[in-house]
Amino acid sequence: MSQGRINRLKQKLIEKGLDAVLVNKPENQYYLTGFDGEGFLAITTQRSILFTDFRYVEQAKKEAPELEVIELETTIPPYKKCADELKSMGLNKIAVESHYLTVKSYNELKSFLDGIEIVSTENIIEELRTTKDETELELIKKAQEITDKAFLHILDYIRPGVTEKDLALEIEYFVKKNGADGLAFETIVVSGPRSSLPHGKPTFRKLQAGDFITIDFGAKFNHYCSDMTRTVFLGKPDKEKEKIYNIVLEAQKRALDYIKAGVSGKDVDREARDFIEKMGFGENFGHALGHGVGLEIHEAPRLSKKGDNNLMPGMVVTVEPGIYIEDYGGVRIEDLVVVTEEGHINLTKSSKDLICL
Ligand SMILES: [Mn+2]
Repeated sequence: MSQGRINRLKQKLIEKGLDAVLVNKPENQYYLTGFDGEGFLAITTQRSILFTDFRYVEQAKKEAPELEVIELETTIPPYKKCADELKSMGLNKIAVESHYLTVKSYNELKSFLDGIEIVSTENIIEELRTTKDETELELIKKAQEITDKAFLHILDYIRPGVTEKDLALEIEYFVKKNGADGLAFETIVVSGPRSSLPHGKPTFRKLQAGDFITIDFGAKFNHYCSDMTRTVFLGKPDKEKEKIYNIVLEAQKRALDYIKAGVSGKDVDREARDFIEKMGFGENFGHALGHGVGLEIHEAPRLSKKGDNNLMPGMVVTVEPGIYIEDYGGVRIEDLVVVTEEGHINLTKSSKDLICL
């Protein structure tokens, strides 16, 4: 359990004039406490309480010994137990995670709170999570190492006749076999004309000569995610396909060169987007340039047209421009980088030269 993280949250509560925050989102609960069982937290400026049931009481004591654990009983609604505890402390204003708490739970909680004001908070803990400490960076680095190894491994499997699903399955087996908790998200493998689907699911389509094959995947290592994408080619690409690949690669390089602490996510996005637009493919790059990665595969900050916040040292973001042409194919190249004062550290080691198999 990280007392430091909880203390930073308590500080934020004071700044925002809140008496407590209820934490229901599992990643936020894990981040603050190290406890990854089911339950929810009530963090007040004075106390850190975990509400959980019999199944997790022992686990909670071991994973988060400094937490106060209140055991829920099957006969009493969980939010009644919680509300009673909050009322006994004489609190006035508590926050809930409006992007996560269900309407049902919210209504239940409200009915038991007898007038304590409930306000929404969306990002109070997510903001703390944007900059990673050394321990977190090590875990993300390790997750990406497994991912790079898996990419090298999968290159041997890419040949005509193999299906997209075959590749996805082999990747999953490999990352688990090599120490990952599992996948960070369901692997994307799209080939041939299907490679124009930015988030297509793998199918039984068989690879054939002339295909772009885009593989977007990541591992989870001790709760932390990695994320990378490579597009490879089966056979020998024609001039047009080679050109498209090189435009995406150059756009990515420009964005990477631009990254450092103090620049905004919006400006990094613009760097890649301007180049792709200039080359005539602006319409074909319809998604954001990148996103933060940590306990969740998509988290703050965003590198997008809306990314107003400035990057800070220790943020971990993806840089993933792409070009997608309907019924023709597409290319995406994605690296995972740590923002530093002067630039970035690229955690993705796999080659970005167009690999032709
Ligand atoms: Mn990504």
